[in-house]
Amino acid sequence: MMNAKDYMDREAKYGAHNYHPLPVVLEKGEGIYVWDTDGKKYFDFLSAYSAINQGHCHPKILKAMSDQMHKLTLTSRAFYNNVLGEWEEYITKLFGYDKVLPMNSGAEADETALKLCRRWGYKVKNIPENQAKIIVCDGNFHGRTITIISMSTDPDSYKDFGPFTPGFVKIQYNDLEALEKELADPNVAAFLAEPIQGEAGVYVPEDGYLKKAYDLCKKHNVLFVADEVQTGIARTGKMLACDHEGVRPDILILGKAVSGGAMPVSCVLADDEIMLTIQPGEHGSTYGGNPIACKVSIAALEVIKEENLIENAKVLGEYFRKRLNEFKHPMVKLVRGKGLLNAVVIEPKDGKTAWDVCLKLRDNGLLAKPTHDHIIRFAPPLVINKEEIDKAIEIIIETIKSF
Ligand code: IF1
Repeated sequence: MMNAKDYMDREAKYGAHNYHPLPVVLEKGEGIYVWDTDGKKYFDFLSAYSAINQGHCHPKILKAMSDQMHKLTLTSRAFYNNVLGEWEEYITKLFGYDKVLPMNSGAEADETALKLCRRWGYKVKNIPENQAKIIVCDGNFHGRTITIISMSTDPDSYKDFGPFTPGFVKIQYNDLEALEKELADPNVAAFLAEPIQGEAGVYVPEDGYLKKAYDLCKKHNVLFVADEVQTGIARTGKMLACDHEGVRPDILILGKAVSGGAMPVSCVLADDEIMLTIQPGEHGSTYGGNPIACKVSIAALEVIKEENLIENAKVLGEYFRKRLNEFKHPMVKLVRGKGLLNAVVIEPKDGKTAWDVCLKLRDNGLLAKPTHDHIIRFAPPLVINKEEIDKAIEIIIETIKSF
């Protein structure tokens, strides 16, 4: 019979050391809860970084997956199949775009968006070949590929992975003057940003920033590209974080909860002028848009509507921030977020840091993980109810009080 340490030691021996997980070994998930190998139950307050908005092992999503997997799992795009078009029609109508390009991971969707921006830049904006520039923000996180870390300002993401992909201009997030200055360059094809910076510690820009940034981009014939991989799919109390300001991105990037944690599905949505700059044979992916992915994604998106998760995220997110803001403690420096994407900035006390708080939260039955040392992200599945979030808030408050 293996104990928790055996599981962790086995991973350390045979697995790459590219993560430093919280020491807990999970083996079951259902709704907002996960259980470890000793049968202990926890609130999941990370939701796999917002991939599990619909809750663990949602029956409707699992049924969609199992029904399809016994018929046809993968054709590749060398042939048509009867499912891809159904998903393409569903998701383009749901988000209001002409077309969708399916991929698997969020990083692949971001890479696809970058290629579309450059293509549009050359084919439509007539930027000289290989001169296209894309503006990105300090503190961004868009994935782990070489080109994506070429946009990063976090040494943990890019150090000793060079040489880097050229063509990126970095500006301060939430700084419209800096954006307007860089937009003056006629070779700029696009501005790529997260509507709320997740990894940076749930950095919510000032009200109106997204709309003003969008308007500045339109004034300079530059594409506004929103990476909603983490903020999308109801997480912030709207279907998309851009919806809080009525901004319709020229290119929309989705991942994570677009398949509800069952399997990797990501995609890019855009209108024909942009999407058709890529012609047959110029981009693709073996698993992109596979039949299981399509059926799982339709189910995952239907759950959002059927279970009213957008409204739930809005109401319970406001409640969560209100309760934590009322709670005064020297370690709680700041509470910020939107919908059920929230973070608490922890002030270390007597040498105790956010990591120590997360270890204690684990002992008290709630799983969360620090980002950037002092920030704890709290992001439960959006299916959580008032009674459950009250219990979770109690655990968070009692745990921090114990320091
Ligand atoms: C890790 C962070 C979160 C993302 C946004 C694209 C991607 C992500 C806005 C790429 C992925 C994940 C990756 C995972 C941890 C997690 C994360 F801490 F890394 F930054 F959520 F904030 N755009 N974020 O947040 O999607 O290729 O992973 O499917 O790499 O440690 P992916």
